[in-house]
Amino acid sequence: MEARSSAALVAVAVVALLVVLVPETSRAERFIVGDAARWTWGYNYTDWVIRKGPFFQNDTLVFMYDPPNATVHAHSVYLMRNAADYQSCNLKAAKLVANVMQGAGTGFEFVLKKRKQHYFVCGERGGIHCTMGNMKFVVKPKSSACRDD
Ligand SMILES: [Cu+2]
Repeated sequence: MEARSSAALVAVAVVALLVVLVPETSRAERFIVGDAARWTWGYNYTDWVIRKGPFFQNDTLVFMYDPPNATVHAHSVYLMRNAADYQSCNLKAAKLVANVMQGAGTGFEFVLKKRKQHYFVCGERGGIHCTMGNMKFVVKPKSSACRDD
């Protein structure tokens, strides 16, 4: 009897907790970078960001690209340290976040945890995918408290 009532109490507490937590977490959104084009040479990701934005803290970006093979370019995901490196596609100080294999299957997920500028680029061919292939975009997520949907 004692055990049963405390189990019931726990169940009530869990439900109450879910009611509080779920609306909060379900507000974060998930975006396939480039939508049907995915993460590829020549797509305009800056336009994509303008169409899809604004982005909020804890939204997820999913980078989807095939692993290297005979017919497909290899791609990757790097974060540039600053705007100057981003503009010039200078990868010297860039941080690798997803290698050429990690875009396979369901893709590579990047959660926008920080409210800072994220300078995403493809790092393949010494930056040529960034300079010539347009594989670059900037996202600065807004505070999740600002989401008004
Ligand atoms: Cu690439």
